[in-house]
Amino acid sequence: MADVLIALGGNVGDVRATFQKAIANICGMTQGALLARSSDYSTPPWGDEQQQAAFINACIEIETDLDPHALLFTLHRIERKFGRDRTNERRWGPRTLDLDLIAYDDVSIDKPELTLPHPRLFERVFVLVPLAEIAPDRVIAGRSISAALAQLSTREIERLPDPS
Ligand code: A4P
Ligand code: MG
Repeated sequence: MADVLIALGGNVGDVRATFQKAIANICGMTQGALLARSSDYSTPPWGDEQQQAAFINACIEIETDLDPHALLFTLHRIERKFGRDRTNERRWGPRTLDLDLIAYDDVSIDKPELTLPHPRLFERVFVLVPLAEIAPDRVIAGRSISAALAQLSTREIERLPDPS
């Protein structure tokens, strides 16, 4: 069984409801066990100059037997199921659901279609904040999540109350 960290993001539609259903799908379609789920966070849009809505972000930790490529393929299927249409979007622009593989055990892969650990992890405060909630001591590429987060400003990132 591999221990896997997955980041969720989105800013179109009822993103929190999408996350709930997507997480159930991730566990079902990967025969994975959910080990941890962060809170949802409201985060300012990053990386795209054109105006767009705030994002919701979260992270989960699962255990699965799927290999990394099969897992990413499954995540892409789930993105499509929840309305993601890569052919009609711009990089870093609005989307219903983005599922990024952050880490898969300590596996390293360096291919365009799959890079592990996620190459832009340490620039993404919107990933590090939810990750630090569930795996602060996890060391990825030689850095602990909590130490990496301490280097960044978390201004404007807001933890959302758990849905009742
Ligand atoms: N790919 C390679 N490695 C991986 C991996 N470890 N996990 C390939 C997932 N995908 C990986 O991904 C583009 C290609 O990367 C895929 O074909 C896959 O095979 P994508 O998810 O379609 O592209 P993207 O999301 O537009 O770009 P990228 O670079 O992954 O950036 P982000 O960070 O996911 O950007 N602002 C806030 N506040 N919150 C957000 O969630 N998200 C984005 C999207 C921009 N701004 C944001 C947020
Ligand atoms: Mg992405």
